[in-house]
Amino acid sequence: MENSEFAKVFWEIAELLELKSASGGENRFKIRAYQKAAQNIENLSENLADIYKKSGIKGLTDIPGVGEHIALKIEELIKTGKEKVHHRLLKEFPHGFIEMIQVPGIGPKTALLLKKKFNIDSAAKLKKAVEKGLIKNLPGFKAKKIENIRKGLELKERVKGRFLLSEADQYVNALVGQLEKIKEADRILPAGSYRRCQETIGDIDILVTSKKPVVIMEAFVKLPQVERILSKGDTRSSVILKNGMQADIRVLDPQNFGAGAHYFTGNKQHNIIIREMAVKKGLKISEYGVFRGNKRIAGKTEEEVFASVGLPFIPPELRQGGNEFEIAKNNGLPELIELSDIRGDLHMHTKYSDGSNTIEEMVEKAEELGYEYIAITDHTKSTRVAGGQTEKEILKELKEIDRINVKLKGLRILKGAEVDILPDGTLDFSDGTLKELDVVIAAVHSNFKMERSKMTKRIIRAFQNKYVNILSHPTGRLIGKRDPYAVDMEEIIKAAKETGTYLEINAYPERLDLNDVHARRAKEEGVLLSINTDSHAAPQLDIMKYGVMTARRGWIDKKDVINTRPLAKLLKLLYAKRR
Ligand code: DGT
Ligand code: CA
Ligand code: CA
Repeated sequence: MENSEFAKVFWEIAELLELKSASGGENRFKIRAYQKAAQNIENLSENLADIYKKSGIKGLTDIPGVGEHIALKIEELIKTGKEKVHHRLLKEFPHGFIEMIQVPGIGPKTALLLKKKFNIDSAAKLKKAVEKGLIKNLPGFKAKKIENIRKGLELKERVKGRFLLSEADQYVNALVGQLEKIKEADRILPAGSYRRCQETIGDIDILVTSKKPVVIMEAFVKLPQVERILSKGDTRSSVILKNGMQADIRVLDPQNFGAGAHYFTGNKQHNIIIREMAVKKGLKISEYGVFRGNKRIAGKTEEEVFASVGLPFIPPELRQGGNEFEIAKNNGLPELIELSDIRGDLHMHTKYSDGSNTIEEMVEKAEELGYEYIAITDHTKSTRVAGGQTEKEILKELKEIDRINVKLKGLRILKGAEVDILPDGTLDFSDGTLKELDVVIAAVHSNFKMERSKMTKRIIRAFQNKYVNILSHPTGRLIGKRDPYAVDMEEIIKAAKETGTYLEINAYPERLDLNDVHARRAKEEGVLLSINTDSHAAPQLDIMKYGVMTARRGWIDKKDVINTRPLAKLLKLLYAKRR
Protein backbone atom coordinates (compact mmCIF):
# COMPACT_ATOMS: atom_id res chain seq x y z
CA MET A 1 0.00 0.00 0.00
CA GLU A 2 1.17 3.51 -0.76
CA ASN A 3 0.89 6.31 1.79
CA SER A 4 -1.92 7.95 -0.14
CA GLU A 5 -4.01 4.78 0.24
CA PHE A 6 -3.49 4.68 4.00
CA ALA A 7 -4.32 8.37 4.14
CA LYS A 8 -7.47 7.81 2.12
CA VAL A 9 -8.76 5.27 4.64
CA PHE A 10 -8.31 7.77 7.48
CA TRP A 11 -9.81 10.66 5.52
CA GLU A 12 -12.83 8.48 4.84
CA ILE A 13 -13.17 7.42 8.46
CA ALA A 14 -13.10 11.10 9.44
CA GLU A 15 -15.67 11.98 6.83
CA LEU A 16 -17.97 9.14 7.77
CA LEU A 17 -17.65 9.92 11.46
CA GLU A 18 -18.61 13.44 10.60
CA LEU A 19 -21.70 12.11 8.91
CA LYS A 20 -22.51 10.21 12.02
CA SER A 21 -21.96 13.22 14.21
CA ALA A 22 -24.34 15.21 12.05
CA SER A 23 -26.97 12.69 13.08
CA GLY A 24 -25.81 12.93 16.71
CA GLY A 25 -22.89 11.44 18.64
CA GLU A 26 -19.19 11.08 17.69
CA ASN A 27 -16.83 13.66 19.08
CA ARG A 28 -14.89 16.31 17.18
CA PHE A 29 -11.67 15.36 18.85
CA LYS A 30 -11.65 11.88 17.39
CA ILE A 31 -12.50 13.17 13.92
CA ARG A 32 -9.71 15.73 14.12
CA ALA A 33 -7.25 13.01 15.13
CA TYR A 34 -8.07 10.97 12.04
CA GLN A 35 -7.72 14.03 9.82
CA LYS A 36 -4.40 14.95 11.32
CA ALA A 37 -3.07 11.43 10.89
CA ALA A 38 -4.27 11.34 7.28
CA GLN A 39 -2.63 14.64 6.47
CA ASN A 40 0.67 13.75 8.05
CA ILE A 41 0.76 10.35 6.37
CA GLU A 42 0.01 11.93 3.02
CA ASN A 43 2.99 14.24 3.31
CA LEU A 44 5.43 11.64 4.55
CA SER A 45 8.34 10.93 2.24
CA GLU A 46 9.03 7.42 3.56
CA ASN A 47 6.57 4.62 2.84
CA LEU A 48 4.48 3.59 5.89
CA ALA A 49 4.73 -0.11 5.17
CA ASP A 50 8.52 0.23 5.03
CA ILE A 51 8.58 2.10 8.33
CA TYR A 52 6.49 -0.65 9.89
CA LYS A 53 8.71 -3.36 8.47
CA LYS A 54 11.79 -1.64 9.85
CA SER A 55 10.63 -0.40 13.25
CA GLY A 56 7.16 -1.84 13.91
CA ILE A 57 4.51 0.02 15.89
CA LYS A 58 7.18 2.17 17.53
CA GLY A 59 8.27 3.49 14.13
CA LEU A 60 4.68 4.37 13.32
CA THR A 61 4.01 6.21 16.57
CA ASP A 62 7.09 8.35 15.91
CA ILE A 63 5.17 9.94 13.06
CA PRO A 64 3.53 13.19 14.16
CA GLY A 65 -0.20 12.79 14.58
CA VAL A 66 0.02 9.01 14.76
CA GLY A 67 -0.66 7.63 18.21
CA GLU A 68 -0.93 4.05 19.39
CA HIS A 69 -4.57 3.88 18.32
CA ILE A 70 -3.90 4.89 14.71
CA ALA A 71 -0.70 2.85 14.57
CA LEU A 72 -2.67 -0.31 15.34
CA LYS A 73 -5.06 0.51 12.53
CA ILE A 74 -2.14 0.95 10.15
CA GLU A 75 -0.82 -2.42 11.26
CA GLU A 76 -4.22 -3.96 10.58
CA LEU A 77 -4.27 -2.41 7.11
CA ILE A 78 -0.81 -3.70 6.33
CA LYS A 79 -1.66 -7.20 7.53
CA THR A 80 -5.18 -7.62 6.21
CA GLY A 81 -5.70 -4.82 3.66
CA LYS A 82 -8.76 -3.74 5.66
CA GLU A 83 -9.59 -1.87 8.82
CA LYS A 84 -12.63 -2.69 10.96
CA VAL A 85 -13.98 0.77 11.79
CA HIS A 86 -13.59 1.86 8.19
CA HIS A 87 -15.28 -1.28 6.97
CA ARG A 88 -18.18 -0.91 9.37
CA LEU A 89 -18.73 2.74 8.44
CA LEU A 90 -18.67 1.95 4.73
CA LYS A 91 -21.45 -0.56 5.29
CA GLU A 92 -23.50 1.95 7.21
CA PHE A 93 -23.32 4.67 4.57
CA PRO A 94 -23.64 4.02 0.84
CA HIS A 95 -20.45 4.71 -1.10
CA GLY A 96 -22.00 7.53 -3.10
CA PHE A 97 -22.29 9.39 0.16
CA ILE A 98 -18.54 9.85 0.46
CA GLU A 99 -18.43 11.09 -3.09
CA MET A 100 -21.23 13.49 -2.27
CA ILE A 101 -19.66 15.01 0.83
CA GLN A 102 -16.48 15.51 -1.17
CA VAL A 103 -18.31 17.92 -3.44
CA PRO A 104 -17.20 21.38 -2.33
CA GLY A 105 -20.19 23.10 -0.71
CA ILE A 106 -21.73 19.91 0.69
CA GLY A 107 -21.17 19.12 4.32
CA PRO A 108 -22.37 16.08 6.23
CA LYS A 109 -25.48 17.86 7.49
CA THR A 110 -26.50 18.86 3.99
CA ALA A 111 -25.82 15.36 2.70
CA LEU A 112 -28.03 13.78 5.34
CA LEU A 113 -30.79 16.26 4.69
CA LEU A 114 -30.68 15.61 0.95
CA LYS A 115 -30.87 11.91 1.57
CA LYS A 116 -33.78 12.23 3.93
CA LYS A 117 -35.86 14.62 1.83
CA PHE A 118 -35.01 13.61 -1.73
CA ASN A 119 -33.28 10.25 -1.41
CA ILE A 120 -30.14 11.69 -3.01
CA ASP A 121 -27.19 9.51 -2.06
CA SER A 122 -24.57 10.02 -4.77
CA ALA A 123 -22.85 12.85 -6.60
CA ALA A 124 -24.53 11.75 -9.84
CA LYS A 125 -28.03 11.97 -8.33
CA LEU A 126 -27.15 15.29 -6.79
CA LYS A 127 -26.07 16.65 -10.16
CA LYS A 128 -29.31 15.62 -11.77
CA ALA A 129 -31.37 17.13 -8.99
CA VAL A 130 -29.50 20.44 -9.19
CA GLU A 131 -29.81 20.58 -12.98
CA LYS A 132 -33.51 19.91 -12.88
CA GLY A 133 -34.05 22.43 -10.10
CA LEU A 134 -35.51 19.76 -7.85
CA ILE A 135 -33.87 21.02 -4.70
CA LYS A 136 -36.26 23.53 -3.27
CA ASN A 137 -38.37 24.24 -0.23
CA LEU A 138 -35.59 23.11 2.05
CA PRO A 139 -34.82 25.16 5.14
CA GLY A 140 -31.48 26.95 4.71
CA PHE A 141 -31.33 26.29 0.96
CA LYS A 142 -31.21 29.69 -0.66
CA ALA A 143 -30.46 30.21 -4.34
CA LYS A 144 -26.87 31.09 -3.42
CA LYS A 145 -26.29 27.82 -1.63
CA ILE A 146 -27.61 25.82 -4.56
CA GLU A 147 -25.41 27.85 -6.88
CA ASN A 148 -22.41 26.97 -4.71
CA ILE A 149 -23.27 23.29 -4.91
CA ARG A 150 -23.52 23.58 -8.68
CA LYS A 151 -20.09 25.21 -8.80
CA GLY A 152 -18.71 22.51 -6.52
CA LEU A 153 -19.99 19.80 -8.84
CA GLU A 154 -18.46 21.59 -11.79
CA LEU A 155 -15.08 21.87 -10.08
CA LYS A 156 -15.14 18.18 -9.24
CA GLU A 157 -15.92 17.35 -12.85
CA ARG A 158 -13.05 19.47 -14.12
CA VAL A 159 -10.40 17.67 -12.07
CA LYS A 160 -11.99 14.28 -12.46
CA GLY A 161 -9.47 11.54 -12.97
CA ARG A 162 -6.46 13.78 -12.36
CA PHE A 163 -4.19 13.28 -9.40
CA LEU A 164 -2.00 15.61 -7.39
CA LEU A 165 1.66 15.58 -8.35
CA SER A 166 2.52 14.38 -4.84
CA GLU A 167 0.26 11.34 -5.15
CA ALA A 168 1.65 10.42 -8.55
CA ASP A 169 5.10 10.90 -7.05
CA GLN A 170 4.56 8.12 -4.50
CA TYR A 171 3.49 5.68 -7.17
CA VAL A 172 6.21 6.65 -9.60
CA ASN A 173 8.87 6.15 -6.95
CA ALA A 174 7.44 2.77 -6.01
CA LEU A 175 7.17 1.63 -9.64
CA VAL A 176 10.63 2.82 -10.56
CA GLY A 177 12.02 1.08 -7.47
CA GLN A 178 10.45 -2.19 -8.60
CA LEU A 179 11.50 -1.83 -12.24
CA GLU A 180 15.09 -1.19 -11.19
CA LYS A 181 15.20 -4.69 -9.78
CA ILE A 182 14.66 -6.23 -13.22
CA LYS A 183 18.09 -6.94 -14.61
CA GLU A 184 16.94 -6.75 -18.23
CA ALA A 185 15.90 -3.12 -17.70
CA ASP A 186 18.49 -0.69 -18.99
CA ARG A 187 17.24 2.85 -18.31
CA ILE A 188 13.97 3.78 -16.60
CA LEU A 189 12.48 7.22 -17.07
CA PRO A 190 9.14 8.44 -15.76
CA ALA A 191 8.04 10.81 -18.53
CA GLY A 192 4.83 12.68 -19.47
CA SER A 193 3.28 15.35 -17.27
CA TYR A 194 5.05 13.83 -14.26
CA ARG A 195 8.48 14.63 -15.68
CA ARG A 196 7.25 18.09 -16.62
CA CYS A 197 6.20 18.50 -12.96
CA GLN A 198 2.68 19.57 -13.74
CA GLU A 199 0.55 20.26 -10.69
CA THR A 200 -1.86 17.46 -11.58
CA ILE A 201 -1.14 14.25 -13.45
CA GLY A 202 -3.60 12.46 -15.73
CA ASP A 203 -1.66 9.24 -16.02
CA ILE A 204 1.86 8.02 -15.38
CA ASP A 205 4.05 7.30 -18.41
CA ILE A 206 7.18 5.26 -17.94
CA LEU A 207 9.83 4.72 -20.57
CA VAL A 208 12.13 1.74 -20.18
CA THR A 209 14.96 0.84 -22.53
CA SER A 210 15.83 -2.81 -22.88
CA LYS A 211 16.93 -5.45 -25.34
CA LYS A 212 14.29 -7.76 -23.85
CA PRO A 213 10.99 -5.88 -23.91
CA VAL A 214 8.83 -8.95 -23.32
CA VAL A 215 10.54 -9.68 -20.00
CA ILE A 216 9.87 -6.10 -18.89
CA MET A 217 6.20 -6.35 -19.87
CA GLU A 218 5.70 -9.61 -17.99
CA ALA A 219 7.26 -8.18 -14.85
CA PHE A 220 5.48 -4.84 -15.06
CA VAL A 221 1.92 -6.14 -15.11
CA LYS A 222 2.69 -8.33 -12.10
CA LEU A 223 3.90 -5.52 -9.84
CA PRO A 224 2.11 -5.29 -6.48
CA GLN A 225 0.90 -1.75 -7.24
CA VAL A 226 -1.11 -3.00 -10.21
CA GLU A 227 -4.83 -3.47 -9.70
CA ARG A 228 -5.97 -4.28 -13.21
CA ILE A 229 -4.40 -4.74 -16.67
CA LEU A 230 -5.94 -2.62 -19.41
CA SER A 231 -3.74 -3.85 -22.25
CA LYS A 232 -0.56 -5.83 -22.56
CA GLY A 233 1.63 -5.99 -25.65
CA ASP A 234 5.26 -6.80 -26.44
CA THR A 235 6.54 -3.24 -26.07
CA ARG A 236 3.68 -1.32 -24.48
CA SER A 237 1.17 -1.95 -21.73
CA SER A 238 -1.34 0.00 -19.67
CA VAL A 239 -2.53 -0.80 -16.18
CA ILE A 240 -4.72 0.68 -13.47
CA LEU A 241 -2.91 1.09 -10.17
CA LYS A 242 -4.36 0.49 -6.71
CA ASN A 243 -5.29 4.15 -6.27
CA GLY A 244 -7.18 4.26 -9.56
CA MET A 245 -4.42 5.93 -11.55
CA GLN A 246 -3.49 4.67 -14.99
CA ALA A 247 0.13 3.87 -15.79
CA ASP A 248 1.43 3.38 -19.33
CA ILE A 249 4.75 1.72 -19.99
CA ARG A 250 6.70 1.71 -23.19
CA VAL A 251 9.88 -0.23 -23.95
CA LEU A 252 12.36 0.95 -26.59
CA ASP A 253 15.75 -0.17 -27.76
CA PRO A 254 18.58 1.46 -25.72
CA GLN A 255 19.80 3.40 -28.78
CA ASN A 256 16.43 5.20 -28.87
CA PHE A 257 16.52 6.49 -25.31
CA GLY A 258 16.85 10.18 -26.19
CA ALA A 259 14.22 10.23 -28.91
CA GLY A 260 11.85 8.18 -26.76
CA ALA A 261 12.40 10.35 -23.70
CA HIS A 262 11.73 13.45 -25.71
CA TYR A 263 8.60 12.04 -27.31
CA PHE A 264 7.03 10.71 -24.10
CA THR A 265 7.83 13.79 -22.08
CA GLY A 266 5.78 16.09 -24.29
CA ASN A 267 3.81 18.11 -23.90
CA LYS A 268 1.95 17.29 -27.04
CA GLN A 269 2.10 20.85 -28.35
CA HIS A 270 5.84 21.04 -27.75
CA ASN A 271 6.30 17.80 -29.71
CA ILE A 272 4.24 19.08 -32.60
CA ILE A 273 6.28 22.27 -32.87
CA ILE A 274 9.61 20.41 -32.71
CA ARG A 275 8.46 18.09 -35.47
CA GLU A 276 7.50 21.04 -37.63
CA MET A 277 10.90 22.58 -37.08
CA ALA A 278 12.46 19.28 -38.14
CA VAL A 279 10.37 19.06 -41.29
CA LYS A 280 11.60 22.52 -42.30
CA LYS A 281 15.15 21.18 -42.09
CA GLY A 282 14.27 18.11 -44.16
CA LEU A 283 14.26 15.86 -41.08
CA LYS A 284 11.78 13.59 -39.40
CA ILE A 285 11.61 13.16 -35.61
CA SER A 286 9.83 10.25 -33.94
CA GLU A 287 10.29 8.19 -30.80
CA TYR A 288 12.69 6.04 -32.84
CA GLY A 289 15.13 8.82 -33.60
CA VAL A 290 15.87 11.69 -35.96
CA PHE A 291 15.93 10.72 -39.63
CA ARG A 292 17.10 12.24 -42.91
CA GLY A 293 15.31 10.10 -45.45
CA ASN A 294 15.97 6.55 -44.30
CA LYS A 295 19.14 7.45 -42.49
CA ARG A 296 18.98 7.71 -38.69
CA ILE A 297 21.17 10.65 -37.71
CA ALA A 298 20.43 11.04 -33.97
CA GLY A 299 18.36 9.79 -31.03
CA LYS A 300 20.55 8.35 -28.31
CA THR A 301 20.24 11.42 -26.10
CA GLU A 302 17.68 14.20 -25.80
CA GLU A 303 20.48 16.73 -26.39
CA GLU A 304 20.99 15.19 -29.85
CA VAL A 305 17.32 15.54 -30.65
CA PHE A 306 17.29 19.23 -29.71
CA ALA A 307 20.59 19.84 -31.49
CA SER A 308 19.18 18.39 -34.72
CA VAL A 309 16.82 21.37 -34.90
CA GLY A 310 19.42 23.87 -33.69
CA LEU A 311 18.30 24.11 -30.07
CA PRO A 312 20.06 23.67 -26.72
CA PHE A 313 18.56 21.22 -24.23
CA ILE A 314 15.23 22.50 -22.93
CA PRO A 315 14.43 21.29 -19.40
CA PRO A 316 11.23 19.19 -19.24
CA GLU A 317 9.39 21.73 -17.06
CA LEU A 318 9.74 24.33 -19.81
CA ARG A 319 8.43 22.12 -22.60
CA GLN A 320 5.10 23.87 -22.62
CA GLY A 321 4.56 24.38 -26.30
CA GLY A 322 4.79 28.15 -25.83
CA ASN A 323 7.71 30.47 -26.47
CA GLU A 324 10.42 28.14 -25.13
CA PHE A 325 11.82 27.55 -28.64
CA GLU A 326 12.46 31.21 -29.42
CA ILE A 327 13.99 31.85 -26.02
CA ALA A 328 16.14 28.72 -26.21
CA LYS A 329 17.40 29.69 -29.66
CA ASN A 330 18.54 33.07 -28.31
CA ASN A 331 20.28 31.34 -25.39
CA GLY A 332 17.80 32.95 -23.02
CA LEU A 333 16.76 29.90 -20.98
CA PRO A 334 17.00 30.52 -17.24
CA GLU A 335 19.22 28.48 -14.99
CA LEU A 336 16.29 26.90 -13.18
CA ILE A 337 16.26 26.80 -9.41
CA GLU A 338 17.04 23.45 -7.78
CA LEU A 339 16.00 21.99 -4.46
CA SER A 340 19.60 22.21 -3.25
CA ASP A 341 19.54 26.00 -3.76
CA ILE A 342 17.03 26.38 -0.91
CA ARG A 343 18.74 27.51 2.30
CA GLY A 344 15.71 27.64 4.56
CA ASP A 345 11.97 27.53 4.93
CA LEU A 346 10.10 30.64 5.98
CA HIS A 347 6.62 29.30 6.70
CA MET A 348 5.74 26.62 9.24
CA HIS A 349 3.47 25.96 12.20
CA THR A 350 4.11 24.41 15.59
CA LYS A 351 2.06 23.34 18.59
CA TYR A 352 1.72 27.06 19.42
CA SER A 353 -1.04 27.05 16.78
CA ASP A 354 -2.25 24.10 14.68
CA GLY A 355 1.02 22.25 14.05
CA SER A 356 1.77 18.77 15.42
CA ASN A 357 5.34 19.40 16.54
CA THR A 358 7.32 21.61 18.89
CA ILE A 359 9.76 24.27 17.71
CA GLU A 360 12.64 22.01 18.66
CA GLU A 361 11.25 19.14 16.61
CA MET A 362 10.93 21.43 13.58
CA VAL A 363 14.52 22.54 14.15
CA GLU A 364 15.74 18.97 14.26
CA LYS A 365 14.18 18.20 10.88
CA ALA A 366 15.50 21.47 9.41
CA GLU A 367 18.99 20.56 10.58
CA GLU A 368 18.65 17.22 8.85
CA LEU A 369 17.90 19.10 5.65
CA GLY A 370 20.99 21.20 6.14
CA TYR A 371 19.07 24.48 6.36
CA GLU A 372 20.71 27.71 7.51
CA TYR A 373 17.47 29.16 8.84
CA ILE A 374 13.79 28.58 9.35
CA ALA A 375 11.01 30.94 10.30
CA ILE A 376 8.34 29.85 12.77
CA THR A 377 5.10 31.43 11.62
CA ASP A 378 2.16 30.33 13.73
CA HIS A 379 -1.35 31.60 13.10
CA THR A 380 -2.69 34.75 14.71
CA LYS A 381 -5.88 35.32 16.67
CA SER A 382 -8.46 35.70 13.89
CA THR A 383 -7.80 32.18 12.67
CA ARG A 384 -9.29 30.72 15.82
CA VAL A 385 -9.98 27.32 14.25
CA ALA A 386 -6.27 26.96 13.61
CA GLY A 387 -5.34 27.86 17.16
CA GLY A 388 -4.36 31.44 16.31
CA GLN A 389 -2.44 33.23 19.06
CA THR A 390 -3.15 36.60 20.59
CA GLU A 391 -0.47 39.29 20.68
CA LYS A 392 0.13 38.44 24.30
CA GLU A 393 0.35 34.71 23.70
CA ILE A 394 2.96 34.99 20.96
CA LEU A 395 5.40 36.69 23.32
CA LYS A 396 5.90 33.39 25.09
CA GLU A 397 6.74 31.72 21.79
CA LEU A 398 9.21 34.45 20.87
CA LYS A 399 10.97 33.99 24.20
CA GLU A 400 11.24 30.29 23.57
CA ILE A 401 12.78 30.96 20.17
CA ASP A 402 15.39 33.17 21.84
CA ARG A 403 16.19 30.42 24.30
CA ILE A 404 16.60 27.80 21.59
CA ASN A 405 18.63 30.06 19.31
CA VAL A 406 21.26 30.50 22.00
CA LYS A 407 21.86 26.76 21.94
CA LEU A 408 21.92 26.32 18.17
CA LYS A 409 25.07 26.25 16.08
CA GLY A 410 24.44 26.03 12.35
CA LEU A 411 20.80 27.06 12.22
CA ARG A 412 19.02 30.27 13.09
CA ILE A 413 15.32 30.39 13.94
CA LEU A 414 13.65 33.54 12.72
CA LYS A 415 10.68 34.92 14.60
CA GLY A 416 7.58 35.10 12.52
CA ALA A 417 3.82 34.86 12.32
CA GLU A 418 1.26 34.15 9.64
CA VAL A 419 -0.92 37.15 10.20
CA ASP A 420 -4.50 37.40 9.00
CA ILE A 421 -5.43 40.04 6.47
CA LEU A 422 -8.81 41.20 7.75
CA PRO A 423 -11.60 42.03 5.28
CA ASP A 424 -10.70 45.72 5.32
CA GLY A 425 -7.01 45.03 4.60
CA THR A 426 -5.75 45.76 8.09
CA LEU A 427 -3.87 43.07 9.99
CA ASP A 428 -4.92 41.36 13.17
CA PHE A 429 -1.65 42.22 14.95
CA SER A 430 -0.63 45.75 15.79
CA ASP A 431 2.60 47.25 14.45
CA GLY A 432 3.96 47.16 17.98
CA THR A 433 3.88 43.36 17.90
CA LEU A 434 4.88 43.00 14.26
CA LYS A 435 8.00 45.01 15.01
CA GLU A 436 9.21 42.17 17.23
CA LEU A 437 9.17 39.72 14.32
CA ASP A 438 11.81 39.01 11.65
CA VAL A 439 9.34 37.61 9.12
CA VAL A 440 5.74 38.66 8.72
CA ILE A 441 3.66 36.48 6.45
CA ALA A 442 0.26 37.87 5.59
CA ALA A 443 -2.60 35.72 4.36
CA VAL A 444 -6.29 35.75 3.57
CA HIS A 445 -8.13 33.14 5.63
CA SER A 446 -11.68 34.51 5.65
CA ASN A 447 -14.30 36.17 3.45
CA PHE A 448 -13.11 34.37 0.32
CA LYS A 449 -16.16 35.36 -1.65
CA MET A 450 -15.42 39.07 -1.71
CA GLU A 451 -15.86 40.95 -4.92
CA ARG A 452 -12.71 41.03 -7.09
CA SER A 453 -11.84 44.70 -6.76
CA LYS A 454 -12.48 44.63 -3.02
CA MET A 455 -10.27 41.57 -2.54
CA THR A 456 -7.51 43.20 -4.59
CA LYS A 457 -7.70 46.39 -2.51
CA ARG A 458 -7.78 44.35 0.68
CA ILE A 459 -4.50 42.61 -0.14
CA ILE A 460 -2.77 45.70 -1.47
CA ARG A 461 -3.62 47.55 1.71
CA ALA A 462 -1.83 44.83 3.66
CA PHE A 463 1.25 45.30 1.43
CA GLN A 464 1.33 48.93 2.51
CA ASN A 465 2.15 47.87 6.04
CA LYS A 466 5.93 48.15 6.27
CA TYR A 467 6.23 45.00 8.37
CA VAL A 468 4.54 42.69 5.87
CA ASN A 469 7.20 40.67 4.02
CA ILE A 470 5.42 37.85 2.24
CA LEU A 471 1.93 37.24 0.89
CA SER A 472 1.20 33.58 1.54
CA HIS A 473 -0.76 31.36 -0.86
CA PRO A 474 -1.76 34.42 -2.89
CA THR A 475 -4.91 33.06 -4.56
CA GLY A 476 -6.20 30.71 -1.86
CA ARG A 477 -6.99 27.90 -4.27
CA LEU A 478 -7.05 24.26 -3.21
CA ILE A 479 -6.60 22.07 -6.27
CA GLY A 480 -9.81 20.17 -6.91
CA LYS A 481 -11.47 21.59 -3.81
CA ARG A 482 -11.64 25.33 -3.97
CA ASP A 483 -11.19 27.72 -6.88
CA PRO A 484 -8.92 30.72 -6.40
CA TYR A 485 -10.71 33.70 -4.94
CA ALA A 486 -11.43 36.51 -7.35
CA VAL A 487 -8.40 38.77 -7.33
CA ASP A 488 -6.52 40.84 -9.90
CA MET A 489 -3.10 39.17 -9.93
CA GLU A 490 -1.62 41.78 -12.25
CA GLU A 491 -2.45 44.49 -9.72
CA ILE A 492 -1.15 42.35 -6.87
CA ILE A 493 2.14 41.78 -8.66
CA LYS A 494 2.48 45.48 -9.44
CA ALA A 495 1.76 46.42 -5.83
CA ALA A 496 4.20 43.79 -4.55
CA LYS A 497 6.89 45.39 -6.69
CA GLU A 498 6.08 48.91 -5.54
CA THR A 499 5.97 48.06 -1.84
CA GLY A 500 8.86 45.57 -1.73
CA THR A 501 6.62 42.69 -0.68
CA TYR A 502 7.49 39.14 -1.69
CA LEU A 503 5.06 36.56 -3.05
CA GLU A 504 5.00 33.00 -1.84
CA ILE A 505 4.99 29.78 -3.80
CA ASN A 506 3.31 27.60 -1.22
CA ALA A 507 4.61 24.05 -1.64
CA TYR A 508 1.61 22.32 -0.09
CA PRO A 509 0.64 19.76 -2.77
CA GLU A 510 -2.97 20.91 -3.02
CA ARG A 511 -2.03 24.59 -3.00
CA LEU A 512 1.00 25.15 -5.26
CA ASP A 513 0.04 28.77 -5.06
CA LEU A 514 1.36 30.95 -6.76
CA ASN A 515 1.01 28.65 -9.71
CA ASP A 516 3.56 28.43 -12.52
CA VAL A 517 1.94 31.08 -14.73
CA HIS A 518 1.66 33.69 -11.98
CA ALA A 519 5.17 32.93 -10.76
CA ARG A 520 6.52 33.64 -14.23
CA ARG A 521 4.57 36.90 -14.42
CA ALA A 522 5.90 37.97 -11.02
CA LYS A 523 9.45 37.28 -12.17
CA GLU A 524 8.93 39.28 -15.35
CA GLU A 525 7.91 42.24 -13.21
CA GLY A 526 10.94 41.82 -10.96
CA VAL A 527 9.04 40.63 -7.89
CA LEU A 528 11.00 38.28 -5.65
CA LEU A 529 9.42 35.04 -4.46
CA SER A 530 9.70 32.85 -1.40
CA ILE A 531 9.17 29.11 -1.68
CA ASN A 532 7.82 27.71 1.59
CA THR A 533 6.24 24.52 2.81
CA ASP A 534 3.64 25.85 5.27
CA SER A 535 4.43 22.68 7.22
CA HIS A 536 2.11 21.60 10.00
CA ALA A 537 4.40 18.76 11.07
CA ALA A 538 8.15 18.18 10.88
CA PRO A 539 8.19 15.55 8.09
CA GLN A 540 6.31 17.96 5.85
CA LEU A 541 9.42 20.08 5.50
CA ASP A 542 10.21 17.57 2.74
CA ILE A 543 7.42 18.87 0.49
CA MET A 544 9.66 21.80 -0.45
CA LYS A 545 10.39 19.87 -3.65
CA TYR A 546 6.86 20.46 -4.97
CA GLY A 547 7.28 24.19 -4.48
CA VAL A 548 10.58 24.07 -6.35
CA MET A 549 8.96 22.08 -9.17
CA THR A 550 6.25 24.72 -9.51
CA ALA A 551 8.90 27.44 -9.53
CA ARG A 552 10.79 25.64 -12.27
CA ARG A 553 7.64 25.48 -14.37
CA GLY A 554 7.43 29.23 -13.78
CA TRP A 555 10.93 29.75 -15.28
CA ILE A 556 12.25 30.73 -11.87
CA ASP A 557 15.94 31.11 -11.27
CA LYS A 558 17.69 30.84 -7.92
CA LYS A 559 18.15 34.64 -7.97
CA ASP A 560 14.40 35.18 -8.03
CA VAL A 561 13.87 33.49 -4.65
CA ILE A 562 14.71 35.11 -1.31
CA ASN A 563 15.24 31.88 0.63
CA THR A 564 18.14 30.85 -1.57
CA ARG A 565 20.12 33.70 0.01
CA PRO A 566 22.56 33.25 2.87
CA LEU A 567 21.12 34.42 6.21
CA ALA A 568 22.70 37.88 6.25
CA LYS A 569 21.41 38.70 2.76
CA LEU A 570 17.99 37.27 3.57
CA LEU A 571 17.73 39.46 6.68
CA LYS A 572 18.63 42.49 4.59
CA LEU A 573 15.79 41.66 2.24
CA LEU A 574 13.37 41.11 5.11
CA TYR A 575 14.24 44.37 6.84
CA ALA A 576 14.52 46.46 3.66
CA LYS A 577 10.91 47.62 3.83
CA ARG A 578 11.19 48.93 7.38
CA ARG A 579 13.88 51.46 6.60
P1 DGT B 1 -1.52 13.86 -18.64
O1 DGT B 1 -1.27 12.40 -18.65
O2 DGT B 1 -2.87 14.23 -19.09
O3 DGT B 1 -1.19 14.49 -17.34
O4 DGT B 1 -0.53 14.55 -19.71
P2 DGT B 1 0.68 13.92 -20.52
O5 DGT B 1 1.43 15.05 -21.13
O6 DGT B 1 1.46 12.98 -19.67
O7 DGT B 1 -0.05 13.18 -21.72
P3 DGT B 1 -0.16 11.64 -22.17
O8 DGT B 1 -0.04 10.72 -21.03
O9 DGT B 1 -1.41 11.57 -22.96
O10 DGT B 1 1.04 11.45 -23.17
C1 DGT B 1 2.39 11.42 -22.74
C2 DGT B 1 3.26 12.09 -23.74
O11 DGT B 1 3.26 11.38 -24.99
C3 DGT B 1 2.76 13.48 -24.11
O12 DGT B 1 3.18 14.45 -23.19
C4 DGT B 1 3.36 13.66 -25.48
C5 DGT B 1 3.33 12.28 -26.08
N1 DGT B 1 2.14 12.14 -26.94
C6 DGT B 1 1.01 11.50 -26.63
N2 DGT B 1 0.14 11.56 -27.65
C7 DGT B 1 0.72 12.29 -28.61
C8 DGT B 1 0.34 12.71 -29.93
O13 DGT B 1 -0.77 12.44 -30.40
N3 DGT B 1 1.23 13.45 -30.64
C9 DGT B 1 2.46 13.76 -30.16
N4 DGT B 1 3.29 14.48 -30.89
N5 DGT B 1 2.86 13.38 -28.93
C10 DGT B 1 2.00 12.65 -28.17
CA1 CA C 1 0.59 11.08 -18.72
CA1 CA D 1 -0.32 8.25 -21.01
